[in-house]
Amino acid sequence: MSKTVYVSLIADLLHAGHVNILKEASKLGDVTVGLLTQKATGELNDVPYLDYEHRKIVIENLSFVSQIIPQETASYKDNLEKLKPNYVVHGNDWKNTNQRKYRDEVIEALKSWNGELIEVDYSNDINNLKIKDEMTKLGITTTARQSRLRTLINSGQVVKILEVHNALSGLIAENATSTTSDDEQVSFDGMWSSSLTDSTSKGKPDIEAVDTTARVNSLNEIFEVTTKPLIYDADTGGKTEHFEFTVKSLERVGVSAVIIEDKTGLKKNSLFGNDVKQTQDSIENFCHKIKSGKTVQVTNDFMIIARIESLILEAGMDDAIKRAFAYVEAGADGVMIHSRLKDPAEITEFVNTFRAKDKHTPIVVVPTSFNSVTTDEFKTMGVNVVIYANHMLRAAYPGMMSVAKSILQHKRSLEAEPDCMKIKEILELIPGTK
Ligand code: SPV
Ligand code: MG
Repeated sequence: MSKTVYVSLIADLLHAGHVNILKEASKLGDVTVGLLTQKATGELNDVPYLDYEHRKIVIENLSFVSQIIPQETASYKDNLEKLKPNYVVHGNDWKNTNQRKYRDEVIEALKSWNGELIEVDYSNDINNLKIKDEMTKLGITTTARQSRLRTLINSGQVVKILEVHNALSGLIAENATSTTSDDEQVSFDGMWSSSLTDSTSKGKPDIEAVDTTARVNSLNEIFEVTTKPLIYDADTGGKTEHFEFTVKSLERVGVSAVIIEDKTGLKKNSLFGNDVKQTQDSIENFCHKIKSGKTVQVTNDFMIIARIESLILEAGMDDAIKRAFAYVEAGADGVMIHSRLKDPAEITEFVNTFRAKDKHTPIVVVPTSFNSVTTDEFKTMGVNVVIYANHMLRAAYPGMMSVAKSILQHKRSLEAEPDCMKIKEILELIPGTK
């Protein structure tokens, strides 16, 4: 009887490295590919562009592969215990990444039936990260950018969104990466066009004074140099008749989601709470606005997310929950619950109560005040999207102000130099400057 071999793949961007692994695996026996489902890739924070069925079509036509089965989790354990293969074949690149724990599990599982892990030299010239980098340089179509947010949410990972207020901050959301304490490579999944920072960067108050045309111009500049999806803060959405036009404009440029808040009259920033006069809309009016927006949207992917201001305006948890269900009933594709308390208790209570009845509607949070909560904790809670809503602008301003003051104080820029990016760095920051 021929031996059995298990290879786990995402196979979004199939390249020579994958083919080499499958070729080596097929020399050992009959190859079963455990193709990671969208949920499983979400656990790895590596959400593919192609869905499961499309990835499967490509793999099942490779002569090295005998059968394909879904791998439902990032861990191989369930599939390995079912198949008890003689070999597991993997690229040797996973030893020093956050996949190390899955490698350890594989080695442990194989011991029970004397299976063997074979690690194939993984090409350094061609790998997913490099190919993704190259693809980013090519840009993205409007529809691919737009649908990406839903794909990310459906993967089950917490979607991390960073505020952007111009093309340069867009580049930071696009390119910033870091490694966490558990060796996970992380980057932002998308961008937030904040009414607060878009207004502030234009020197205007956050009272819906910057019109939609000016805001969409900013989006166009950001979209010219980025590929990630964007969520747009449309304040109250304005009058229902005007909101319908906003939805169409946003869809046309490739925005993935709009968030509207259930306030009415002259809007003030939520972080003021009841320190300023703010009025909450009636449930009936707001539901009508949501329904009208959903009726005029052209694509299936565009999302209208309803933002609940009950906790901000101290109208109580019951009101927040009642509104959330009413807005979902009216067609909202998600709810955003806002709070300006440092303690996340009311957010946790809202999420628990909502999730007890509704397991799937995406929940969005903006943890400007309750900033001690990590993305892992939000995931455990049942939150889907976390928006860091103003940090790029807030980080930039003190730096600029302190350099401006230093130049005045010292009558020259010498002392300010260490606080500035090097001239060489700025000349090299944007490709094509040379
Ligand atoms: C914004 O970023 O403009 C928001 C979030 O609406 S908040 O400022 O917290 O209200
Ligand atoms: Mg706002």
